[in-house]
Amino acid sequence: MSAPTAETARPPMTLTIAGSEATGGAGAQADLKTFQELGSFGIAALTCIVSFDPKDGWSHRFTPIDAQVIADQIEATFADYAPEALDTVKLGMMGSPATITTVAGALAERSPAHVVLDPVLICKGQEPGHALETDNALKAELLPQATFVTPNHFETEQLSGMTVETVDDLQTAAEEIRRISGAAVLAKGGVRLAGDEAVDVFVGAEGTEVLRAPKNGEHAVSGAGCSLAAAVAALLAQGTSPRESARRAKEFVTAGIAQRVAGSTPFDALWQGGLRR
Ligand code: PXL
Repeated sequence: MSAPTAETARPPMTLTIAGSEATGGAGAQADLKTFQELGSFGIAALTCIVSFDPKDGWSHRFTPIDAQVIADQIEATFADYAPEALDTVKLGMMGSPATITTVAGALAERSPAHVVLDPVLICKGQEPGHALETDNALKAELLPQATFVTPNHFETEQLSGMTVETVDDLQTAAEEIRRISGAAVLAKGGVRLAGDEAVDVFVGAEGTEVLRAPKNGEHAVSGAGCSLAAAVAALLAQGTSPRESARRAKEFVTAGIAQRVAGSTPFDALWQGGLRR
């Protein structure tokens, strides 16, 4: 291994531990595209494979990845790069309590400086049925290791135990999630709160900030949550502060939603190139 010189200096590095979503809208694919777009060297360890079923209303066909294989991927990525080079990890869909336990164990051994947790409980188009077990495991095992959490409306309600109908509710719930986790929190109202703005609330060591953008339609876009958390990770890896990372990640996602990509699924996909001029 050669030492980095001016010519070979590494770009910031970000590892996503997430599921594959084959159509490229969400999951590790969205994360890697976001990392690349924001100047970070992207690395992925897969937790599961999601293949939508066009013969069954685009339902989610879900294949978990064996716990040992997940641990092996994480081992390979951290062994390849020095811990100080790979200090930022983004966590996406885990899919089961067993996977959460595996990932939590692998992270606890390595303690990366930034752990951005997108607490994915269910995907767009799924029913909240099986979210509870995953919710409990996330809260007990991953939330305490997170340094930054990005819950959407549903996840904010689940993690805080509160009902969220207004921006004030969103702020109170975000403060509660910060209290129980110690992490910076970016709670997303998205299209779920009434009004013509997509409102998110940041709560962290730098204070509280309400982030607003005009709503772009009333439908959630696939990959918006993944891309937001991945953008936060890429920015933190470059030394950007948590609050500034939240602001810039929201701009990135807002531009990506404005230029979303339509296919045959009932939800469009975010385009990570939205900020390109
Ligand atoms: O958008 C949430 C999400 C995250 N990760 C994977 C997914 C989805 C939704 O479909 O498939 C792998």
